[in-house]
Amino acid sequence: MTTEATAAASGNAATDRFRESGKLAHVEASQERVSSLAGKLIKAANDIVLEDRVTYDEFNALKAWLIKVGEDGEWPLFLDVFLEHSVEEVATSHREGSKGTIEGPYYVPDAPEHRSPARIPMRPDEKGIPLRFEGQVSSVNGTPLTDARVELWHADEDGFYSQFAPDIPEWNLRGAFLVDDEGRYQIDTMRPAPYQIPTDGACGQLIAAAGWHAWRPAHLHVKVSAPGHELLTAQLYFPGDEHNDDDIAGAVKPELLLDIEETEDGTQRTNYDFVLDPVR
Ligand code: MBD
Ligand code: FE
Repeated sequence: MTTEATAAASGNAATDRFRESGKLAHVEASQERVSSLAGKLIKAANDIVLEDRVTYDEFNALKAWLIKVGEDGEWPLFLDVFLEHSVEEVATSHREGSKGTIEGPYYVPDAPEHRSPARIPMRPDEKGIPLRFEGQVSSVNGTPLTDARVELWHADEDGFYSQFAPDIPEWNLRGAFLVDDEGRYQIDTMRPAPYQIPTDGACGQLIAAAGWHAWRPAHLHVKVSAPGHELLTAQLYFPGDEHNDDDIAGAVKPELLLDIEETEDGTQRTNYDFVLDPVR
């Protein structure tokens, strides 16, 4: 039996993942900071009500929608799509190495480790164009980082992520890859498809009501790490994708576009080098 992929199922899986992620372990905020940020947010909302003369019907529609975001487990999706890009910009503005971008709601830590060169775990009949993804990891001073790790996760040809959609093996298209003694990685995978955020949940309802589209360009997610260096979280995009210029999540940067080489056997290759900032 196959189960339908639903917004609420993937949303609730993302919500559970977030709760278990440990990201809240060191959260501390002073009373001054909470008062300032919450005060500004509330003032901004009140300013909109007054400027745009928001009605009771609109106020009630907002309440119902906010309740549904929670019921569908879509707070991680909503916040990662509409706000994380600005948070990431602030967090990484000091960096000299590779550009990063948002993590999104579908990362799972502790993926099985493989030594490069390797093939990412995939189904025997995994659909798509085979893609060899390779490159080198170095520090900003040019030294190759021979103890780096490249974590890779991405959607399948149908736009679904393992552990968030039904009937996909647990670690499908997810893995952690140890670089070789020159800091190089080589991973064989399948090119992912453009991704449409779930249309049947609260986020989809907002997007439809506003007449927006729900697409993200096809992307590879990575986390690149090495001892003594800042963790790089990024996504890489494919040239020519029609959504590179209007990503619903606002997470595309020109530095994150891959250069794709077609080989004679119909497979594709791409080289992307990562430069990590040392921890200062
Ligand atoms: C994704 O695959 C994604 O990367 C983001 C940021 C939001 C929703 C789905
Ligand atoms: Fe994604």
